Amino acid sequence: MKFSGLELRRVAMPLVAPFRTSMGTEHERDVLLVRAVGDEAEGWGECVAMSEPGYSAEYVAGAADVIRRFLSPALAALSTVDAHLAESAFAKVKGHPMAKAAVQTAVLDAQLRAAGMSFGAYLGAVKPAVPAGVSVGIMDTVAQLLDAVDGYLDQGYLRIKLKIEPGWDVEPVRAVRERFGDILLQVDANCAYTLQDARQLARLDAFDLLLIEQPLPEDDIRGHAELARRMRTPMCLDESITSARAAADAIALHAAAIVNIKPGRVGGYLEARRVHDVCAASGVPVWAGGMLETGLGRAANVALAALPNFTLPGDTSASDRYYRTDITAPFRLEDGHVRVPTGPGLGVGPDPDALAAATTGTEWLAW
Ligand code: NPQ
Ligand code: MG
Repeated sequence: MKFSGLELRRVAMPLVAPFRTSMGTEHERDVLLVRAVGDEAEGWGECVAMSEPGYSAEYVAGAADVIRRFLSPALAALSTVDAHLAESAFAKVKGHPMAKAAVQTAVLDAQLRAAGMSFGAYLGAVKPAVPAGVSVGIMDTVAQLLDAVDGYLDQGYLRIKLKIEPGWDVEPVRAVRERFGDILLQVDANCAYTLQDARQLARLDAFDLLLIEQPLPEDDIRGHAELARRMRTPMCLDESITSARAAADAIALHAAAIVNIKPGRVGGYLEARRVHDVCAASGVPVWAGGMLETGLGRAANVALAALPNFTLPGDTSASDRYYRTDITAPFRLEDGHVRVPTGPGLGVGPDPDALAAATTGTEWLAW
C-alpha cells in the first residue's frame, strides 16, 4: 500500500489505581500512538514504552524521537510499504524494538483492514477467546494485597500474578496461597534480584507456583540458568527475550522453561510470532505479557494470545483492570476469558471523543 505519512499522538490515561512494581509506581499511563495513513486504509499501533526507562532502555519521548528521525524517513523512502518491508527497512536502526513495533503494527493494521483480514486470522489464532490473568502490584500491606486478589478472583480472573521484590516475596506469596488455596499463581520480579538471593527465592518452591518471571537482570542468561538449577519453580523470562534468537539461546542454555511474549519487546508482531514458533518447536510454553495497553494495543495482544502454543493465561486483562474509560470499546471478562476481535485489522478503533479527550499532543510526519 502507499502511505502519505504517520501521525504520532500522545495520550494520557489515568490508572484506576496506582500500579507499584520493583521499577516504581505508575499513576498515569503516558501512551504514544502511531496512526499510519494509507491510500486504502489507516492503521493504529501502540508504543508500549513507559515514560521512564525502568522496564527496558526505551522511554516514550525517546521512542517518538527515533520514529521521527529514523523510522518514518526509512519508510518514506520506499515506494510501497507493508509490515515485512517495514521490518527490513528498520533493520539498519539498532535497538528501539518498542518504537519499531508501534510503527510496524500501525502498518500491519492498515494492510489487514484493506485486505479485510483480522489480526487473529493473520497471526494464526486457533481460539475465539483467551484465558485472562491479572498482574497485581506491590502493596503497603499483605491485608491490602489479599483484598485486591479477592476482588480479581471475584471478577473471574483465572490466574494471579504477584509482583515481587526483595522484602516483598515469601510473605505475600504464602498469604495468598493460604487464603485462596489451589489457584493458578505466579510471580514477577522485573530483574530485582541477584544470584545471591537464590536461597530466598528457593523458599518460593513451597508454594507450587506456575513460574517465576525474570528474577535476574536482562543480560544475565547464565545466572537464570544457575538459579533454575537451584529452585524447583519453573523459570520464565520476560525482559531477556529480545528476539526469537534470544529465545532459542535461553532455551538451549536451560535459562527458560517458559517464555513471556510481548511484541513491543521483540520489535513487533512478526518477530513475536517467530518467538512463539521457536518456543513451540522446543516444547516451551508461552504466554502473553502486558504493558498496561489501551484497547488498541490490547486488541493485538489478545489476537496473538490465541495462537496454539499460548498454553498459560496471559496478562491480557479486561480494560477496566487499568482504565475507567478506555479509548476503544472496552474488553470485558466473560467467564474468565477475553474475546479475540474478528473484524478487519485490530477489529477495534478509537472512539473519537474518548481519543480527543485523552490526547495531549499530535504530530504529523509527512512522507
Ligand atoms: C511485566 N507488565 O510483565 C510488565 C511490567 C510493567 C502487567 O506486569 C507502565 C507501563 C507501568 C508498563 C509496570 C505487567 C508498567 C508497565 C509494569 C509494565 O513485567
Ligand atoms: Mg514481566
